[in-house]
Amino acid sequence: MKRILVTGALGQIGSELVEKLRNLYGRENVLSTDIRKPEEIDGHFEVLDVMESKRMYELAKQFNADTFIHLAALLSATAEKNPLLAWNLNMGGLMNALEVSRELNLQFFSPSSIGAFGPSTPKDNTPQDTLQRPTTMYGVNKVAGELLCDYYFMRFGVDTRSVRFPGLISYVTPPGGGTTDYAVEIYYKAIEEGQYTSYIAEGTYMDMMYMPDALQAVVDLMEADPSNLKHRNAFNISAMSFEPSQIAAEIKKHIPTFEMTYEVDPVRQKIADSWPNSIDSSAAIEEWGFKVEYDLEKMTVDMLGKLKTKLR
Ligand code: AKB
Repeated sequence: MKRILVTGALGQIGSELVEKLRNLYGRENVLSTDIRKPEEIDGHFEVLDVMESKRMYELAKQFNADTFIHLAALLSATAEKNPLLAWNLNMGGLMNALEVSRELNLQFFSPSSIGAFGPSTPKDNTPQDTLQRPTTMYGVNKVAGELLCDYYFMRFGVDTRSVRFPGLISYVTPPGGGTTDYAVEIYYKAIEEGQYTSYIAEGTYMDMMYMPDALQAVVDLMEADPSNLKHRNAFNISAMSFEPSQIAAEIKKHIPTFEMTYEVDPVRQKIADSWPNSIDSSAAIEEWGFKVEYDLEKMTVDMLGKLKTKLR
């Protein structure tokens, strides 16, 4: 039976991943940690600042963890506003988590991102192995993180695994400080106000994925037979690629009065312009059977249905 420690557990991915892991592996076998306390504590929870390596080590040891899922990080737009903090937190937290995993021999997962690519990367059907010269602090952190995870695997035998997540869309916990967040906000605004002002320009394609597919990908990769993995850090995975007017058109099918206008944010637009239009997930499909259930149409039906109930 697994014993899993999760950092950043109250964030967009963590809040849903912890529930999924508890359902799969037993509620008592997942320790959720975050820098802040949740309003209601349900299951094992500890406050943990990922910069505090000693406490991280002690919590993992006391819990008898065999798996470390490290999610605590600043996203792209926030990192661009505060690059020094991003370097310290994203790299310092990752380094601490890798060290604890090495010392206690834990299986390790920490996500990379489409942000690990840059303007010189091939934009369409971006290959698994290609040029990675990102021009954002977040991207620099992600490439360095991928290399560091590979290093810990090759040098110390730590079982590090990872995916390059695209923008993740969910009705449960909103993302914070990302470039792809518009694709979540648009659903909330469509229901609450019947209109949305997009900070990303028309024609800007980015990869996206609905949260249930992202969570399943983490579980499938962590369960994969290691002998099948030629790559580790990190696998391209994507479910769909669209630009703002396409998601707006999909919403309009269900809310005919919905209108979208544009007020482009130069910082986030520049980040989006430096990322691929669409990435190639074939290595993940071949090596560990990556699959998705949701495309834009199916995701939109589910998002609007769930949000209508939530926001009522
Ligand atoms: C962001 O926009 O920063 C994230 C990501 C794609 O890594 N959602």
